[in-house]
Amino acid sequence: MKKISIFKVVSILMLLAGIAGAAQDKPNIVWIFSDDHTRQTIGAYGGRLQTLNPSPNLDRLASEGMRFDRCYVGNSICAPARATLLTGKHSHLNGKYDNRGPFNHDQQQFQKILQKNGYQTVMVGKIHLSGQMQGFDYWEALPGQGKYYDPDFVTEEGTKSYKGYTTDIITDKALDWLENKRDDSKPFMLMIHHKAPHRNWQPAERHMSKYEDIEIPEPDNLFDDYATRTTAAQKQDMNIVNTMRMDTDLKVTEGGGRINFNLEHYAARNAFLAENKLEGKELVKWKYQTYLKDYLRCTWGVDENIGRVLDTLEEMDLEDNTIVMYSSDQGFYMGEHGWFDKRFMYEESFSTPFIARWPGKIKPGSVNSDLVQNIDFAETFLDLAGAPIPDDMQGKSVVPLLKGDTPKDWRKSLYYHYYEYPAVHSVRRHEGVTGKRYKLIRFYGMDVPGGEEWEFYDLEKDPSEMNNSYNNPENAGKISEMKRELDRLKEYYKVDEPPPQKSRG
Ligand code: SGN
Ligand code: CA
Repeated sequence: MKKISIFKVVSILMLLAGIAGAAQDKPNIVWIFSDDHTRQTIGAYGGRLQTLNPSPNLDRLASEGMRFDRCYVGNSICAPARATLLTGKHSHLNGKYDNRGPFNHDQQQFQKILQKNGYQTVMVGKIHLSGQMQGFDYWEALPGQGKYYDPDFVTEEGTKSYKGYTTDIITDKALDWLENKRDDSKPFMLMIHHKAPHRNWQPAERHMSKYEDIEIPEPDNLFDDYATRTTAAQKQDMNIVNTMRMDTDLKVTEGGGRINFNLEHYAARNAFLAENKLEGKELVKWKYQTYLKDYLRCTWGVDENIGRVLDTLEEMDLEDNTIVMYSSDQGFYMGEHGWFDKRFMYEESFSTPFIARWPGKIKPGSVNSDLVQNIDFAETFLDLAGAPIPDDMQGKSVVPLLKGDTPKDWRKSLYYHYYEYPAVHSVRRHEGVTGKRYKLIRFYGMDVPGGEEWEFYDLEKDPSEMNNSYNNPENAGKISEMKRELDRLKEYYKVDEPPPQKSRG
């Protein structure tokens, strides 16, 4: 028989005594956000890795809630995505164009508004915006990228150090707040922000040998030759063949470098490589396998900890009145196009997972394919809380979508703009527009006459974006239409001239 928890008993007694009060009227929000967790590695999204069963708890969340299949970011990189999450604005309006510049914490952010409207607001984990957070009743943030093991946390009282694996510690802190520190007369917004599975993909000790004897399926375009593509795609520095490091990324001792992991766990790799002198494609295949296994071990840790959160909500009888949402700051390449990292407007990194469960409100196992973007999250939180939504936020609440009721005038296209160049991974600046079927990308500041290079894709015919058909005369009409749409979106979103490339760094 199922055990009845002390929380359940207390909440039943409170209900009987009529003191559960206002907290029950408004939903609690649990927002779980990871770093670089891409849809290709989530079972619920299907794809070539599904047979590995890589994410049972996220799959459970999706089967009890809604999976968004067309959720995208506005600028596929960490700190800007987080600034957009908090402000509901694209980078050019919240001022956080790339990972380097400062974030103005004094600006309007959704959590400040939630707080004024009676919500307790909490954020634990990676936020990647240096400085003191505002609008949170309680927060503890990893400094910068944070560490996988024995992390430090920045708090209002200064920096504190902890022993253990970061994904576990972030969850421990969130659950400790939920169980012991919350004021249960108020609804809450609890943000649980994982560092994993960010580069360099270091798993918990207990997951070090998961997937050891398994062959991970390769993407068809692992050996992409970029034949039809612009120089931007050809000349990036984020490929497995050259950019991925044997030492810090693949944890092979040879080559030295910044080694901050336990080498004992990686001894077999060293021994294997010493015995087998891999070269060319064989070496790339080995790197691919090793990279994916370490990444999937990290996401397994995230998934396991999501399970802890779901169990605790059930245990505390909070499940029914809590919407649980999962997303990531952006997607990532798992060897598609021969790459890792993100930044480009191609589907793998432009898209981001988004799954939401809200018992009684969201139909279990539902799938939404409307165009949704990370500018929508802040307004969604405010809408859920019944709080006012400021006019200058740029997204749209997805609450009607969650209820299976997409407005007739829902957007038909999305705007994208990536700015961090020159920088690590050498991805050129670009902007673009996508509809459900066609995508147009403009790389600018390029070393070609006129400084621009364009790409055009038909996602229905070419979902892996291997065939840039910008120069195909058959597409001329569609391309002019997309260019007009790009101009319209730039006006609608009040896009400024981008900051000069050279003054940033
Ligand atoms: C680090 C990583 C890069 C990554 C950036 C930004 N290198 O510099 O590969 O693109 O962070 O990532 S590492 O070897 O130091 O891990 S982001 O998620 O913060 O945008
Ligand atoms: Ca990231």
